[in-house]
Amino acid sequence: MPTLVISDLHLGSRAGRDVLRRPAAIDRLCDAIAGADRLVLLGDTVEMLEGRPQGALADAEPVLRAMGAALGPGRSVVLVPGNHDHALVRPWLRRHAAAGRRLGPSHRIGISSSPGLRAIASWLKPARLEVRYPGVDLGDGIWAHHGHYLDRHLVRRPEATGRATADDYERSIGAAAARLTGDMAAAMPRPIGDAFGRAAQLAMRAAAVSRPVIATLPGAGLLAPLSAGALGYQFRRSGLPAMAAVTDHLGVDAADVVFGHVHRAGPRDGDDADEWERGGRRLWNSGCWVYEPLLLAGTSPPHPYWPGGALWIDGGEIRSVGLLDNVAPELLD
Ligand SMILES: [Mn+2]
Repeated sequence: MPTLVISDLHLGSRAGRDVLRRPAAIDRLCDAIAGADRLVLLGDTVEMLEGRPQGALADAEPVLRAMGAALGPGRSVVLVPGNHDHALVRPWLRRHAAAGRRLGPSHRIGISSSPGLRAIASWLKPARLEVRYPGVDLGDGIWAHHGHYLDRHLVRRPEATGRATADDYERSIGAAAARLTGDMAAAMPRPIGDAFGRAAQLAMRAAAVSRPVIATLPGAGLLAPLSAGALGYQFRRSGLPAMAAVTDHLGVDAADVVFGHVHRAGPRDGDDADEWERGGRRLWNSGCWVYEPLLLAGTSPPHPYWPGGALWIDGGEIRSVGLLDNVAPELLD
């Protein structure tokens, strides 16, 4: 049963960085989906943290309808919410906690538990929707989670040494910057992450999304050239160990562990496969579907932050691919 895993679509993002609202991108994704029996949407599918959750859901509707049609009847979508679409599972989480129950590594969430989930399920028809949180067992020893639990280790370092349960991780949500760029900046070297956050904030405030304007922002010029080396270094130094730590703390027994959230796809050609193996398990990241000009302007794919990252899983084998690597950048920016 071939499974396609994608994450960090951020559908409805105000700055329009969500490439799946562009025809070239959704067409490529639908081509890939047609060859999958199961599609996993591993978090931050809808951008609900920018203060317009209903507008973001409305923006997501045509994209989700296209995905459901490409999958067709008898196939399934597994939705695993992350931090930007956490609102979808919040009513369920509140009831679960109020009943005095603890959160484990994976629960099946009722589709009728929130209006957002009900809407998403109807748009994805004729495909079947299953919702899991905080992670999902994909079979063949593969466990997947959006990756917002990483922030506890990446942002709030002093606490990273102690044991943490899923409920502890839930209490930490919101510690990291709430903006879309906060997820990416969390796994960047501090000075670059800070410059990136500041430039992104200015770009947002000015609604400046065009390349010439972005090039004039303080700190923007240094980001794209640095990204390949410096970002990779920090990801190896803290991102990968954090992925291993979350898995350990939750007591997940899996040979392969899949995350999204930090928008950094891999392992890709050129990555050291040994570094993506921690404690006897292989780590993976599904990448993102966001075009971030601060990182990507002037670069070209293959690039670990290029939108269109995905993981193909078939017979227990996992493969990292870039589904938009052959799309002209001007169709994505
Ligand atoms: Mn996220």
